[in-house]
Amino acid sequence: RSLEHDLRGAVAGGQLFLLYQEKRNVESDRMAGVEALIRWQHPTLGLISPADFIPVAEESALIVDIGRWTLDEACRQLRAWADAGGMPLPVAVNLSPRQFLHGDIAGSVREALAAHRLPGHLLELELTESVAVHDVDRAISIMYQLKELGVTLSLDDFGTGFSSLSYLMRLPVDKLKIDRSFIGGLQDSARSRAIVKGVIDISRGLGIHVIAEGVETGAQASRLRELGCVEMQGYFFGRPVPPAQVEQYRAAGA
Ligand code: G
Ligand code: G
Ligand code: MN
Ligand code: NA
Repeated sequence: RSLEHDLRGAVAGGQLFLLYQEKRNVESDRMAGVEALIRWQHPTLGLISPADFIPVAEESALIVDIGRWTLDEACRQLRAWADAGGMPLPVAVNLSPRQFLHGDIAGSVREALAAHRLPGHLLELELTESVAVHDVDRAISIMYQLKELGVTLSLDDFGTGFSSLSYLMRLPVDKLKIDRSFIGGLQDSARSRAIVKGVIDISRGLGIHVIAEGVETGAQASRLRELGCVEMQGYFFGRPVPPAQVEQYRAAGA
């Protein structure tokens, strides 16, 4: 039996679940939102990382079902948080390229929002520039359809692609996430610092929000703060956790 075969049963079998990792605004010292990260509890193999099963899902078109499940589950959780009172935090969902390009993604997002009676601004979608590699005009047109729903569009893993800047020039994104490979070098590498500073300055010039991902130490956080970055995500602020733990953090004043 293959992973692909097992994955087919995972959605219906309730084996998928979402963890949430906080995004921190270091200026207000508050949680700015969370990113939903999928996990698969396989009945015999145990916990499987999305790094291992998302590529399999992408090859087999299963990504469409999984993606729809993820969107719906994140929106369901968002609704539950909103109903529990307090300021609802935006939830970010990762869209893989095939999910983004397949069928009517804006329609699926609209349905998920409507099913859970949510305003679009509470949902953030994380895309990578690879959605635009084959047909940039088509990607832009889909992005505008999504923006009409009021959702926030983020460019994930920024800086790791082949032509990040040219895509940044054209894609209507609201936010970019500086890839963690640049953050790791902040302390020791003048080149990493220069690149991170450049990206922060460029986004500011473009009026695009910027967040640093993979922040693992206080020293990295301080350095980013000096460079003008106020939103951060990474193990230093919190690991991906189950929803109940997000509620505990918030109750504790985060
Ligand atoms: O959570 P973790 O670091 O293990 O994620 C590994 C990879 O899987 C990352 O590239 C992340 O973007 C991706 N990923 C996590 N959750 C989802 C999801 O719900 N959908 C898609 N398409 N990718 C996801
Ligand atoms: O591709 P994307 O940026 O969506 O991937 C998010 C992945 O990064 C998740 O699998 C998450 O578990 C992982 N992650 C989150 N914070 C950190 C961190 O501080 N360090 C490392 N190495 N990985 C992280
Ligand atoms: Mn992401
Ligand atoms: Na990323």
